[in-house]
Amino acid sequence: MDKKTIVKKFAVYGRNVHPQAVEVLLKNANHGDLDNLIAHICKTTTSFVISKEEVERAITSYRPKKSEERKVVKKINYEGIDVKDVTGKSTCEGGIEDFVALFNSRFEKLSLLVRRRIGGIKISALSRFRNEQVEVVGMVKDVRDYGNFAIVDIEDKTGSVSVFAGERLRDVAIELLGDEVVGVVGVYRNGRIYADRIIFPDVPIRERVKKDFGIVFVSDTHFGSREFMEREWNLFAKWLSGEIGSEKIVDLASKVKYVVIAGDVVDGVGVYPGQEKDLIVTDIYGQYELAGEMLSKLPKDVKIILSVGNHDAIRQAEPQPALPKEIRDLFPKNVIHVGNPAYVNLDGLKLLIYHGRSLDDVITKIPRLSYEKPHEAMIELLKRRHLCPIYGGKTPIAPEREDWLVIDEVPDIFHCGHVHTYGVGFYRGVLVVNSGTWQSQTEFQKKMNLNPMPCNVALYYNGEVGRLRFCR
Ligand code: D5M
Ligand code: FE
Ligand code: ZN
Repeated sequence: MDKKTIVKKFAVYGRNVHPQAVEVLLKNANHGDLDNLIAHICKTTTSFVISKEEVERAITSYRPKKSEERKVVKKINYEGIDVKDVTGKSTCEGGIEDFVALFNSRFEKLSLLVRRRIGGIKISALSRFRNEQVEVVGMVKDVRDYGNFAIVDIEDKTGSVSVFAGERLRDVAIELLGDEVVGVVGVYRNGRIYADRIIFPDVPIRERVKKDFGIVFVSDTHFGSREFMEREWNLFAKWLSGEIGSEKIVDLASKVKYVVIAGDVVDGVGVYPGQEKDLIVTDIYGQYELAGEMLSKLPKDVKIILSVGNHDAIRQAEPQPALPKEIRDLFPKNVIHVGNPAYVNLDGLKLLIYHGRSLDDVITKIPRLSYEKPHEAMIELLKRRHLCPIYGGKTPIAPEREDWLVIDEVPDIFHCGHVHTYGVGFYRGVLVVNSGTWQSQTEFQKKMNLNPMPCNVALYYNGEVGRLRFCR
């Protein structure tokens, strides 16, 4: 194993390691057992950059495990399933130019979408107008609420302008999230636009897409957590295998061709303070082995599309690539690994998977939204054609040169998880699904007043969607 690989292995745990510490590892460790040793080091240390001394201490306290315990399964390629995600295409180095490029890309993509709905002139050209109707497209920079009206500042590459949203538009204006791109139609007077309409990029109205195969939506399995509901998961696996349920339900199970998992596959290690006591498997590889085992209980002829979330062993900043090879190898052959977000084409049905971290920010910002109806927050993302319209909230974003979080293509199905609550709906013909979780309430969530809705499954078939519940 070389130095770079070792550094990468630490990165899987979200940790950095000092070059001298890497030297010590290379000199003193049994190379066949390095993975387990690295897991041990990450478990027993807390510093941001792991030092040489910490590695030396960890080596002394380490008791080797038998490495043959780990099942390694070779992955095969699935032809016929197109996936679009950031895996292998990340450009970001984190420089200031990268952020400028990211915002330019966001503005370009979103303003093109708005311009499909209205024309629009450059903001710098507004001064030529007086008491006349104008249309502009700009990125929202600031929103000020004055009770019965609001003022919104918008900006394009040529300048910025204040938009007056009177009584009728005030409620729309105060739901603007910042850094989204909208169109404004109104009268330009005294250096301001008095708005008649605020136009979102939105999705066009369309028919629901009907396909005569089933898709099951699952999220936030949190394998490795003490609160993972294994008994209920086993019932789910039995239903999907045709072993339990009424005739009608068993018949539906036989139609299922795909299972889609929207991230937080495992509970992870060191994700929040005091997490150790909530874990039944404290080693990250062990957690993914368990994940592989749990997914092996599902029928082998069903393809499992597996995305990642903020508890998974991959970089936190979005867009997230698919899991690294050494982890992918722990899954059964019918698992197709994708990043977050990912567009996946399932026999002509366009699916957009996004873990949904930005939903926390959106639900906090817009008071009429709630965790009880997560699909309503997802609809706000579709309307804005962006998966994370609030920059600088709780969702870390990687400065890729292209903004991968713009919803470039309108999906037939939009699937999220993360908030641990279940909700489905249709928006302009798009099926919007949040599939909840398989983790019951943790102590931490209890303290945060989060009430999960575990063990629900959304089932798509022929343009319709239903809910199956595997717990009382
Ligand atoms: O997130 C599950 C849910 O819990 C999601 O709605 C976010 C919320 N959550 C998680 N951590 C926190 C903190 N620290 N404060 C407030 N809310 C939180 P998951 O990604 O499964 O942890
Ligand atoms: Fe989660
Ligand atoms: Zn999450």
